[in-house]
Amino acid sequence: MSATSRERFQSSLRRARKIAVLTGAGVSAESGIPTFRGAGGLWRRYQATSLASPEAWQRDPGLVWEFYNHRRERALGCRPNPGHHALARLEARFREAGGVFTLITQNIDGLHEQAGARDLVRLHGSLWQVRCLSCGSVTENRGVPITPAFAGSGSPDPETRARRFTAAELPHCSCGGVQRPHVVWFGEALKESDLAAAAAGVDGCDLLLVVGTSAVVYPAAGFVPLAKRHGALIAEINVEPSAVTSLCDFVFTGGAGEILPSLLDLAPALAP
Ligand code: BV8
Ligand code: ZN
Repeated sequence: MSATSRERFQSSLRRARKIAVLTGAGVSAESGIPTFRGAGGLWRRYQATSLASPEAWQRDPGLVWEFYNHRRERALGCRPNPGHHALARLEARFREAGGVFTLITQNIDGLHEQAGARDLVRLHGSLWQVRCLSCGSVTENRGVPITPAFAGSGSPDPETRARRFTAAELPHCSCGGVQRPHVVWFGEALKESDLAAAAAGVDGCDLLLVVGTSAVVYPAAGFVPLAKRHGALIAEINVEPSAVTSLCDFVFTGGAGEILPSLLDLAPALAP
């Protein structure tokens, strides 16, 4: 990280009046949550992306719930890392200085919320919410296992003998309907209001930070070229190049938890 690019970035950050941040699984990697495209992208013999789909749910809802139950169990003990906290501090400081700050995340782990992020757009839903297939109600659910039938299930070991779950063993709504994870699966549309909030956050932003994403999933990744078209400066924080690195004005290579605390620490405070 050459001193000049760091100083150029920090003076852009000080001058910025509107900032947007797009995060992906990499921002939670140092909290112990596996990313999709790393080794963690595999569960048993399945690519995570193949289980995060309506087709997988149609085929075997019990297997999909085993996958999500495993991720909930794993995420339960995870805490925000210094990268999440640095972003939450920047948001608070920016807001105090009268700036506009939007954090757009592809993650469903809830760690940005735990770190105190306020103006958060969760493009892909939440690991901690379930949605009823009958009445559509969305409820918080932090139960691990998701139902007693899933106790001890979900091992990622490819040798694990698959078991079928009956419909009765799946989580149910008070209306009697079966509940699914309240996340956006591949092939499912994102909520219009979330897309609109993200677009509003990127529209006219001076600076877009792109943190810990391979930027291959759309429409989320599309916010990077959109910001570029609107004249924003783009800064990427990642351990390796991504699909949008070529669009970036600043590229800081390393872990988000390592880099963000000092990179975003704007003492003295932001220009009023
Ligand atoms: C839709 C929730 C249409 C579930 C997820 C063009 C336009 C529109 C759609 C498409 C399109 N092209 C293709 C599509 C279809 C598809 C898509 O994008 N496919 C890709 C694979 C090509 N998109 C969709 O299906 C979307 N829906 O478009 O619907 C529609 C419209 C109307 C009506 C009907 C349909 C829905 C996409 C959402 C899918 N759901 N998550 C769940 O989590 O279980 S996506 C999921 O994967 C994540 O949320 C995330 O978005 C993505 C993973 O990406 P990353 O977060 O980037 O993670 P990854 O592992 O890839 O990378 C980690 C990065 O971190 C790496 O770069 C690594 O280097 C870095 N890193 C690692 N450690 C660190 C680090 N960085 C910093 N510090 C570290 N320590
Ligand atoms: Zn219901």
